[in-house]
Amino acid sequence: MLPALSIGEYSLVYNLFSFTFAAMFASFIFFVLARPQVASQYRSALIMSALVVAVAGYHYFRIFESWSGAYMLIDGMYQPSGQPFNDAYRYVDWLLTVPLLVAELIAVIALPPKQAGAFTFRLAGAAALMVILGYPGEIAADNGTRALWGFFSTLPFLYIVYVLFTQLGSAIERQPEGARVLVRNIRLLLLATWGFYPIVYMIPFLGDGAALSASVVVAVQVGYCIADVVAKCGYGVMIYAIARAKTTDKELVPAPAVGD
Ligand SMILES: *C/C=C(C)/C=C/C=C(C)/C=C/C1=C(C)CCCC1(C)C
Repeated sequence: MLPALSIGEYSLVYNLFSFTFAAMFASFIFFVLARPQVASQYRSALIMSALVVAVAGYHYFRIFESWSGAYMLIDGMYQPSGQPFNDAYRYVDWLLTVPLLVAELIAVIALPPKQAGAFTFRLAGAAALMVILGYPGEIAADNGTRALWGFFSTLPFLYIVYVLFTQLGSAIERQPEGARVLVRNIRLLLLATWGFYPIVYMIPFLGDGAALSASVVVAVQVGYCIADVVAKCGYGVMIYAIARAKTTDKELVPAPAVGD
């Protein structure tokens, strides 16, 4: 059951959903228009960026509607209307966008196709598993269940970090010097933005055990909105910057390996 919210609390979430929707929409236009500015081998990375923000934009629109429907203004307070607030939109969104975000990273590095396929498969699979395992905890009413599924979900998350920083690391070392720095940075940005999600997920642990106080509900929605803008729009722009740098600076393009 949702808690009653003050006008300020309700509006903060309402306005942030609206802002996030706008950010996704604007990013979509940017990624579509920016495509011709990068060499053909990096265009798939920009197409994936555009898909990510399109899928997320649609879901934010639905989340926004669900939020408006879940509350009614009565005597200066927003009271639950009885219609549930649908948290599943967020997780369905992640299920589609999170594998695409790792695929973007692999695409912009431009590894040999066989290696790229293997990395994408492993990372996207683990990312999907992480989201699926997190969901039962997100909707749980008690913090014990939340902790348990959060723990299961952290295992594929750690696997992703492991693959990115060990196995992918050695593939990156074979990139030209300038490109290596860019790719290391984007990998750190991915880790930093993704690391924000489990922190938001843990906010209810700060509450009094009843998972859904007003401040907890507001903080979780605000946290996920900010994380989504940085991890999808900001990250996409950084992918674009790498693709652009690799397009204009020939030094950054790996020499084709013998036998490729
Ligand atoms: C655009 C959406 C993105 C990048 C979502 C990323 C989500 C995560 C990295 C979520 C991770 C979680 C854990 C590692 C444990 C607790 C449950 C999750 C699902 C919040």
